[in-house]
Amino acid sequence: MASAPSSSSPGSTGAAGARGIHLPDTARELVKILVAGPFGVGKTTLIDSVSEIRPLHTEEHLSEASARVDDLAGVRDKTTTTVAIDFGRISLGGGVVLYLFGTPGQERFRSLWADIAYGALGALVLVDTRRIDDSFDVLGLVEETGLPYAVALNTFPDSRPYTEEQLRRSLDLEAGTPMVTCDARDTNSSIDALLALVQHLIARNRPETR
Ligand SMILES: Nc1nc2c(ncn2[C@@H]2O[C@H](COP(=O)(O)OP(=O)(O)O)[C@@H](O)[C@H]2O)c(=O)[nH]1
Ligand SMILES: [Mg+2]
Repeated sequence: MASAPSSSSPGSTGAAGARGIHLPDTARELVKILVAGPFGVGKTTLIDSVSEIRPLHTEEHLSEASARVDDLAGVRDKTTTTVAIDFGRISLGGGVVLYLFGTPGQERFRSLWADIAYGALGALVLVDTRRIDDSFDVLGLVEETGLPYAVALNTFPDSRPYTEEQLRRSLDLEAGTPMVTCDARDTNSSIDALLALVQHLIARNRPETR
């Protein structure tokens, strides 16, 4: 399904507002993207906020047993957790269409990772700055898979104001890895985060950078 994005600019989005089913006639580059991150970081929210098709979610109510396994610190209101995938689609300008796969962040779903990551060209890794350590597993998986990625920092009301440098150091990011702030509840903000990733993928695919 997926192919590398062309060097055409993704430009503005076509479709976040108008929920349709059919792929636009202008679609030329179909790109599988992972939206990855720990439990409660905002993967489902981001896919909901941008998808032009009705998003597919597989959610399971948190049982008491899994509540003991899934760390609820900072996410006490949450009553469901993603056990398989979220799926959505967004058409960007320039004929680029992203297929978004929200991937489970919990270590115990690691065995699903290879299947979900198959064919993906990149990952948007969501990070909750209140619990940065929770993102290390996911970042490790993304890096093991060799996927290019961008980091989207989701700020919550009680997030501490770290500097960009502090966050880059904590996450051990390479200089070229994009890091943006994102409110997953906001469509434009979520699209901007995805565009940062797409632009990173395009830049990596330019012949002079190979
Ligand atoms: N303040 C804030 N809240 C968010 C953001 N993203 C998600 N949330 C909230 O965080 C909770 C968990 O989000 P969810 O998408 O279910 O997390 P997931 O487990 O990664 O799919 C929900 O109540 C969201 O409304 C964000 O960027 N900012
Ligand atoms: Mg979810």
